[in-house]
Amino acid sequence: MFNLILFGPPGSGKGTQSERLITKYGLKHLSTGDLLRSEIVAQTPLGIEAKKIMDKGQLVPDEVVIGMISSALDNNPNAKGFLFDGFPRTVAQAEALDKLLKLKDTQINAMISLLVSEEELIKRLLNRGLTSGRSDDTNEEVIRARIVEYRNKTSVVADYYKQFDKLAEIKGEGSIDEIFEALQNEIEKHMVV
Ligand code: B4P
Repeated sequence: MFNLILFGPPGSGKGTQSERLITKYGLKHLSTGDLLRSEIVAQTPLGIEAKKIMDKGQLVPDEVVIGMISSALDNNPNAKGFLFDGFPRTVAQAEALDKLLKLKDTQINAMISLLVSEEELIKRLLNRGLTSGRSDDTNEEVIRARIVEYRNKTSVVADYYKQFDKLAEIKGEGSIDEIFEALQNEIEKHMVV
């Protein structure tokens, strides 16, 4: 199996690049943001609670997202690998993911982090907010709160993988094609041929 984490602040291009990477490498895409938004659309109790938190730009509690990822792993027993997008976002989530993968006799092969300036993140998210219908993209204050959550709780997750020599950083600014190319070059260094 090949298991990859695509990492970066909100608006760094994780969702955009994940779409291309899953097609190229045949990985199963697991985006906690997408899973939470499906719960919101279905108006489940989990979705209703999650929306309140997401609309403030805060992180949903660890146990909720860990539970969603655990079920998604169980529901895809034949996957040849997973692309984790937007997860893990805290060290507790990273530790839980390690345990879940270990139970399946597998592990994370690499984390690739997309580096993008704050000014560019805000520009991209406000721009997406014009068409996405996402309430967390339309208000600059909420976008800034998401970036602060990233700085305070999520950026340390990169150090967690760095200690195991699994972290690679690439520039997340430039055209979508250029970034996709850089991602492929990095992934292929980590893939066993
Ligand atoms: P996510 O759904 O993960 O969303 P995101 O971080 O905002 O977006 P992403 O980074 O994927 O967007 P992309 O750059 O592709 O999270 C939403 C919320 O859910 C969180 O705030 C949190 O509340 C909750 N949540 C999710 N996972 C959680 C977890 N594990 N724990 C706790 N809470 C969790 O796209 C941005 C825009 O940039 C797009 O419009 C795109 O077209 C554009 N773009 C992309 N690449 C570009 C480029 N190279 N140049 C110009 N524009 C580009």
